[in-house]
Amino acid sequence: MAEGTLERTLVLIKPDGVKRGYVGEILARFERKGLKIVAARLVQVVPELADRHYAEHQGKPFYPSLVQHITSGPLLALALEGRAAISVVRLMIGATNPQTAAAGTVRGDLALSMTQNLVHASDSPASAERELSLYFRAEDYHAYSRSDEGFV
Ligand code: FUP
Repeated sequence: MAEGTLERTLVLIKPDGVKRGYVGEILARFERKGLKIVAARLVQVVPELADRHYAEHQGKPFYPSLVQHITSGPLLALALEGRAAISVVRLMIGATNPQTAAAGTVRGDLALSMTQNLVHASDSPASAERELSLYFRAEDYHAYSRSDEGFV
């Protein structure tokens, strides 16, 4: 079976996740899966960063509420590394709308609101590269071995 390319992806546990006390719950899912935390930072996003992050959505009707939410408190920015990490994390967070996200996913299990849908994750290698550079510098990354690397 193909083992997949080793990838890094950006995950944000958004302000609703922090304020609801779900940081541990959400992070534990990714840790249990075998994804490695290679960078982490609690960030108060300012409107300028929100505009860069969500540039593709500027001008859409939901854009003001999206920026209002992402800037409403600290979020936890994570760089996660693993085989096929980008697509694996997208599967684990579920559909954008928590009301239709599959059970077993972060959004499907823990959220009901489209705006306050707990998490963001990069959707492609190009997005991951661009988004990781918005939150992390080269020196923010850490290299180490997990004890389960022979299994995952
Ligand atoms: P996702 O990649 O699943 O986070 O979804 P998108 O990039 O399409 O959307 C980014 C964020 O915009 C979502 F997390 C929630 C918000 N959004 C809305 O509020 N309404 C919409 O119709 C689409 C997205």
